[in-house]
Amino acid sequence: MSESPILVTGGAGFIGSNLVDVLVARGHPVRVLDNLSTGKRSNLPVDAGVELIEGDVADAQTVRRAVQGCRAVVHLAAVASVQASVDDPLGTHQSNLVGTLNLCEAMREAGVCRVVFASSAAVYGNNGEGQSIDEDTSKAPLTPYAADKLASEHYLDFYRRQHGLEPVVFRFFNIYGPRQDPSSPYSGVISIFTERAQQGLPITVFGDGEQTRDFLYVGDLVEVLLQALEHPTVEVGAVNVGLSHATSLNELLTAIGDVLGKLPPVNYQQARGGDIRHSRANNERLLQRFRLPEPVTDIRTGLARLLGVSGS
Ligand code: NAD
Ligand code: UD2
Repeated sequence: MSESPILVTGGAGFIGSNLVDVLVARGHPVRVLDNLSTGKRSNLPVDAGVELIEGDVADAQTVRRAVQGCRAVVHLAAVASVQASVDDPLGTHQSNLVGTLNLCEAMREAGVCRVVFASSAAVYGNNGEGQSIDEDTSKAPLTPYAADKLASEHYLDFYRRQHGLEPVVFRFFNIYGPRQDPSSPYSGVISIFTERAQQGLPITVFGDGEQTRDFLYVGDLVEVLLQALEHPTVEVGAVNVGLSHATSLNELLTAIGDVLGKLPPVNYQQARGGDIRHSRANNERLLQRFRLPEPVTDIRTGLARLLGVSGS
C-alpha cells in the first residue's frame, strides 16, 4: 500500500515550498492546502505529483477534506506579516486562529495526530530584550499576529491533553532564503534588502539599523521540520528555532555589500511603531530535542546562496 500523504498547509509559500521540495525529493507523497494569497502555484515542483487543494484554512469543510487520509500535518498557512495583522485584525484572525482551530477539529475527527506548527518569536514581544530569549520568558504578544500565534499554541495544547493530538510547536525567529517574496514593504527584511541591492535601488532602514534579529536559513529550518514529523515521541512545550546569533541590520547591509561587491545608497527613516528592538533565541531546547545541520548556514553563506554568488 502506498504511503499516506503529508499535508502542508501554506505549502505554496516561502517556507512551505522549501519544505515541499525536500519532502518530494525524499519520496514522500505531499498534499498542499493553500489559498494562494501570498503563495504561488509556481513555487510548487512541477510534475512531482504534489496535490494542491486551493482553499482557505478558515473554511472548516475544506480543511476536513484536506486532512482526510493524511499521515501528518505541517501547519504553516497564516498571514505571515505582523503589520498586515495590525492593519486587518479580523481578516488575519480568520487565517491565523480560526484556521488552526479548524485544523485541530478536522484532525480529531480524522484521527490524524501529528502536527508541526509554525508559531513565532513574536509571542515574546519585547521581553528578554538584550539577552537571549528562552521558552519560559513571559509572553507579551503586542500585535494581533502574536496574539493569534500564542492562542493557537494554547488550542493545540488543549487538543493534546483532551484528544491525543501530537503537536510539535516551533517558535520561529527570522527565517530567510529563496522564495521569500520581496514584493511587499512588510516582507522579510533580507528578501527586500537583497532584491534592492541586486537591482541597485536605494534601501530604507527603519530606525538606526542597530536593531538585531536572529536569522536562520530556510534550508536549515526544513531539516528541523522533517525531524519533528518523524520523531517517535512528542515532548510538551514550544521550541525556539533560531541560531542564537544576533545580527544588526547594519551588519546585514555590510555582509550584503561584501557578498555582492556593491551596495546602493541606504536611507535611515523613523523606526516602525511597535517594532521589536532585539530578538535572539536561546536555542538550548532545540539542540536538546533536534539536530541543526552541521555546519549550520552562517549569514554570509546564506546570503551568497540567496544572491546566487559563487563560493556558497
Ligand atoms: P508565506 O506568506 O510565504 O507563507 C504563508 C502561506 O500560507 C502562503 O502560501 C499563503 O498563500 C498561505 N495562506 C495564508 N493564509 C491562508 C489561508 N487562510 N488559507 C490557506 N492558505 C493561506 O510566509 P512564510 O514566511 O513562509 O510563513 C510560513 C509560516 O511561518 C507562517 O505561519 C508564519 O507566521 C510563520 N513564521 C514565519 C517567520 C519568517 O521569518 N518567515 C517567522 C515566524 C513564523
Ligand atoms: C519576522 C516575521 C514574522 C515573525 C517574526 C519572528 C516576516 C515578514 N515577518 O518579523 O512573521 O514571526 O519575524 O521573529 O517574515 N526593516 C527595515 N527595512 C525594510 C524592512 C524591514 O529596516 O525594508 C526592519 C524592520 O523595521 C525590523 C527588521 O527590519 O526592524 C526586521 O523586519 P522583518 O519584517 O523582516 O521581521 P520581523 O522581525 O518584524
